[in-house]
Amino acid sequence: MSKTESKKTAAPVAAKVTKHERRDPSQPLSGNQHLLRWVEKMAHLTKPAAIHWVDGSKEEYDELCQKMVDAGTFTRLNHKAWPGCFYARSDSSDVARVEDRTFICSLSKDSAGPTNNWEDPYVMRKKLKSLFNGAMQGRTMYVLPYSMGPIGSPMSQIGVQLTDSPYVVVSTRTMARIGLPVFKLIDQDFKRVVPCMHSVGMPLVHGQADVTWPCNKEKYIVHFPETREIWSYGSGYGGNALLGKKCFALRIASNMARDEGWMAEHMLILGVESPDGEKTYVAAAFPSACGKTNLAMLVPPKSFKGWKVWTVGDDIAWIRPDKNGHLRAINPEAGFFGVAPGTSMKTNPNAMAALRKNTIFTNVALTPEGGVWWEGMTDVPPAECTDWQGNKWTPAIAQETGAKAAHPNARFTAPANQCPTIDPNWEDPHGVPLSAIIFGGRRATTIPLVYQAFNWSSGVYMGATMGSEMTAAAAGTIGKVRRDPMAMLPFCGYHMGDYFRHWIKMQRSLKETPRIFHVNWFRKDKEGKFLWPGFSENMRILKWIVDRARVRAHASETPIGWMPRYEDIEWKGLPFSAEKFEELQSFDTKGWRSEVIGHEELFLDLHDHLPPEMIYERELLICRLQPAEK
Ligand code: SAT
Ligand code: MN
Repeated sequence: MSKTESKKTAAPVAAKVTKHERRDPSQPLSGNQHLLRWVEKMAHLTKPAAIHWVDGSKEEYDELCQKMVDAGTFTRLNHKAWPGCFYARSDSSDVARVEDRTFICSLSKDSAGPTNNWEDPYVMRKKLKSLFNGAMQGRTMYVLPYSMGPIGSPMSQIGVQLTDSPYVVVSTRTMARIGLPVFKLIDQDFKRVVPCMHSVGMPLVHGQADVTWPCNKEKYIVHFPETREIWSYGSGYGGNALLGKKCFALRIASNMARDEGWMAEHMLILGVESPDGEKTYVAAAFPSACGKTNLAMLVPPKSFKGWKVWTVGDDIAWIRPDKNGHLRAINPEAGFFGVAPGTSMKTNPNAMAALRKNTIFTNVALTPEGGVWWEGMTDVPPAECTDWQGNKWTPAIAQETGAKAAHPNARFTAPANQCPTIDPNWEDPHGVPLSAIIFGGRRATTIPLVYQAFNWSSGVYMGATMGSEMTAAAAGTIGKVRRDPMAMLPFCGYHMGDYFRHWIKMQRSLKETPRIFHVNWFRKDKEGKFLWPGFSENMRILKWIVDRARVRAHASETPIGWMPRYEDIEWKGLPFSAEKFEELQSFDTKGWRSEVIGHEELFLDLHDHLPPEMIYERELLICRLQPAEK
């Protein structure tokens, strides 16, 4: 602390750092007075043993990784098989986002809306002040500047995270652009900065020994939308601790986007390239566990000769109208924070290639050869490994006890530019032009494989009412449909009704709207078997979507939207009968009537903020579902 205090009067001149020069990390790397004063104030509050200004260099990354290896947080993987890769095992209580501990502390409760946890900002600030008081004792406070989006892009935004977690620093180096170029933007362009406070909430007092994954049972993930601030306490896990991701790029950014006329969405972005080189970009929103990363990295079937799918992003899209009234999208992230279990050479060879080097694995299993493994990675499991909790795991033990080698939410943190299908334009500062938006969920019944909304407002209704069946992993009734509007339920940083209003309003700034579609890869037959093979074969549906967006494919009108006929889909290379396709696409009035009744819950909750278009779209849909007159 005394170090910081003595700097109070020192000239805050940014230290010059050349690439390979060793430097004193406590020297500020910015001359921005606001930033310096804030760092000082927060150090005064949290009382760290040292301050480290993050320059973002490879040398610094290597040093921090080595420090974590020495502390037992990281295990270096076998260099030959997994070059530059590390393995971390979290505390068994700190393995996922904590939605019930996530707060939107807007000035009024009404602005947060009924889908968010709200607390009075005055009360919450008082609470945070006491939590953070001395929270970093015995630890280093890292000053971590990051850009969400390519450095210098007009669509990018900047944050500075103060954190006592070196795991967060090295992970953010993969997930965002960090370090000196960001300080330069802050100093030279006076870019607005979102202040992000983060502590794992385990101060080391009186020489107390550290643990390999420090965290606190008490967790708070707090957003102040009006002042654009984030405070996170008690967790070291991804979405709770890498504050640029869900906290900034979705919850805070959705507030910025509403005020500034753009969109912050929980969407992948991909580009479809035809054999003659025509490229069409599509964004798609799916709730978790519906195959977003797999779709973003899709490998077209062999029969689609010359077709390519390019990856721009797998989780978040920032979308803005350009001066010609077309929507353009950037991926604000620089890496993939993907779910490992289920990822394999069969399901997603591009993700497997991306995570082969320079990747941080968290809560997967460790093999005796110094490699990693997770359920679904290979058909044959290793004879033995150490599971995500550090226990011996064998297939026999698994069979007996049901123990998983990897936690179901085990993650890989891999640089996006290592993905073989990364789009050559993925870092275009002006983003890529969007021609279509896809919504999707996991639905065993009722919802067809694919259909297109009649227009923008019916598309907004489609996204607003999308739902997904809960799986065994989540608390609740299996198979019960949970409404997850635009896959933003846990991520919209303000009132969901106002968010729909903003979607409706966006059309007014557009000359051409992207076409909107709904897909459901998960419809089942009467025996409970999936009707659609999915994965690569989704390319067939993607092609129809692209052709529709480019106004050159046929579709038939139905009460819910436009649907392809059997002959409108490219079937070469896949024996798939017209009867089966009819079953997949079948529209059943009774099912749809109860579907619309299922939308009611959402409408009751949000009614006083809903745009009129949502009410009318619902009424129109109900009218179209009336039985034909005899
Ligand atoms: O929120 S995380 O980024 O940790 C992962 C997710 O739930 O998508
Ligand atoms: Mn996500």
